[in-house]
Amino acid sequence: MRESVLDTAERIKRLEVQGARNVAIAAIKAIEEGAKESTAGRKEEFLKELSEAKEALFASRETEPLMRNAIRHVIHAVEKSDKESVRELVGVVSQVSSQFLEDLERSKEKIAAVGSKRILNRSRVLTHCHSSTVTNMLRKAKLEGKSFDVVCTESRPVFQGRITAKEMLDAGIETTLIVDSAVRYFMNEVDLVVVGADAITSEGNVINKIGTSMVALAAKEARTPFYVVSELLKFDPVTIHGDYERIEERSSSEVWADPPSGLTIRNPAFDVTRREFIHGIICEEGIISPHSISELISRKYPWIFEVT
Ligand code: RUB
Repeated sequence: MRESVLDTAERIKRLEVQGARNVAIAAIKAIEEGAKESTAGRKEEFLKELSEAKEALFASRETEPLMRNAIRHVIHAVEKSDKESVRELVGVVSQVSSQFLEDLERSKEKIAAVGSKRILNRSRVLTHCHSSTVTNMLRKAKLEGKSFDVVCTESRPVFQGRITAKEMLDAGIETTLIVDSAVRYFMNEVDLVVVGADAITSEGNVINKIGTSMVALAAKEARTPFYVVSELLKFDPVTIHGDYERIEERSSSEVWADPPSGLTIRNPAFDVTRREFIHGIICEEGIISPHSISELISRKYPWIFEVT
C-alpha cells in the first residue's frame, strides 16, 4: 500500500494537488488504490496498513479536515465491517470511497445551484486564491446566462489566483487579476466576495488561504457581502472539544528562494476569518449562518463525531 499512498502524499505536500476538495479526492483515491495493492493476510494487518496510509496522508498538509474526515470515514467502515477476509474488506474500502466521492460531487453541484443565484447580472465578484467549489459556482452562474465579471487576487506566495484567472477566462468570464495588497483599493467596486474554505470550526469561524481574513475586513468596512462557499464536511470535529485548528506553516523558500542571511521569513498558509465577518456559508444545505454549523453537522453528518 505504501508506494501509491506516499506518492500522493508527496504530490499534496508539493502543492501539485491543491485546494481542500482536490486534496481530499486525491487522498481517498490513494487509499482505495493502496488497499487494492495490499498484501495483508488478515484484517488486523490490513487495518495497520490503512492506519499507516492515514498517517502519511494526514502529515502531507495540516489544515485539511475534509481529507481527515474522508479517510477516517473509510477506515471506520472497515473497522466496523463484519467481513473478515482482506479481499472483502478491499471491497468495503472501494464501496465507501466511491460513495463518499459521489456525495462530494453532489454537494458541489448543490452548492453551485444555490450560490449562483447570488451572482446578479452586471455585478462584480471578488475571490481570493483558488477554490474549485467557488469556480464551479461561478461557471454555473455564467452558464445560466448571467453577465458578471470576476476580480481575483494573485494569492502570494504561490499564485493560486492565476489558476482561478485561467479557469474564469476559459469559462468566458471577464476577469481581472490584482495583487493581494490591492484588495481594499478595489473593494468599493465589488458587489460580492466569495471565498472557499479549508476548515470550519465549531464556532463558525472559517480557515482559508492566508489573506482571506484581510479580504473579509476590507469587505466589512465597505459593506460588501462576504460569503464562504464550502461543503459542510470541512467542519473539523476536534474544534468542538476545544482544540484549535492547526495552521500549516510552509517553507520560507516559497516567499523568497534566495534571501539575505539573518532574515526571518514566516509563511503561514492559512488564516482564520471570524464568523462576524461572514454573511453566510453557501453549502449543500443552502445558505446558512456560521452560528448554525455544529447543529447542522450533528443532523446531517453525525458520523463525523464517531470517527475522530
Ligand atoms: C487553497 C484554498 C482554497 C480552499 C478551498 O489553498 O485556500 O480556498 O482549499 O478550495 P491551497 P476547494 O492552494 O494552499 O491548497 O473549494 O477547492 O476545496
